[in-house]
Amino acid sequence: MSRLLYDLAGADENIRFSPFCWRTKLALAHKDLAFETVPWRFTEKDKIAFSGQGKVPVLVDGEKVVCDSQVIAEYLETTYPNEASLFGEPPARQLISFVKAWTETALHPALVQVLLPDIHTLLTPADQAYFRQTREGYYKRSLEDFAARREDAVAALHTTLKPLKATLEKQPFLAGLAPNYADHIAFGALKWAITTSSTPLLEPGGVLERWMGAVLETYGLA
Ligand SMILES: N[C@@H](CCC(=O)N[C@@H](CS)C(=O)NCC(=O)O)C(=O)O
Repeated sequence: MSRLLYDLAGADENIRFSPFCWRTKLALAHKDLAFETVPWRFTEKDKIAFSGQGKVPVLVDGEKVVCDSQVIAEYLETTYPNEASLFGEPPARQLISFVKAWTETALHPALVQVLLPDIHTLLTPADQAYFRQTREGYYKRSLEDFAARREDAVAALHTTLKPLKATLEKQPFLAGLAPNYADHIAFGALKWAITTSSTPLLEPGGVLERWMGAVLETYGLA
């Protein structure tokens, strides 16, 4: 297999929870490109040192090494132009920038408030120490403090999700009748959430759960 994706994993290597890696996995599936994932932990910086940076996703496509989910998406779009477009035609492409900005500035921060302590429990001991140190340093709050305020954080998350739900109540996918990279971005965030949350966050059989199932089904991943 000449196409490898370094993919964030928990102590159990089947737990794959990075929102950015999920974007890339769906983008590869959208382009109908076969790949294998390499489970990677936060503290295994040496394993991806060849990429010149310390975060995943990292895609190795034959001789080519590409990192950062957005750069990977652009790379796939230009390298594999004959496969289905990830971004569609303008103005759809520009609207995806809005979905990315909303996901990263509203949805991800709302999810962080809920998920940080839950993620910590899923990691290897070495990653737990790293995760606590980096996240508590960044947010200037302890993981225990996040856990204590979880109920309020879940309520705030449901408010944040309203525009996504309202849109998907009216159309099957963010991109319309079939998913594109806008769906991949929002899906990645919710996949991160449902993979790591200690409590169910989505209404069973609700619009978001149905949409996530439909995205996976589109790519034969369900
Ligand atoms: N802008 C990057 C963000 C990638 C990123 O933050 N990845 C996280 C996993 S979700 C990571 O590898 N973090 C390593 C660390 O915290 O040391 C992208 O879009 O790919």
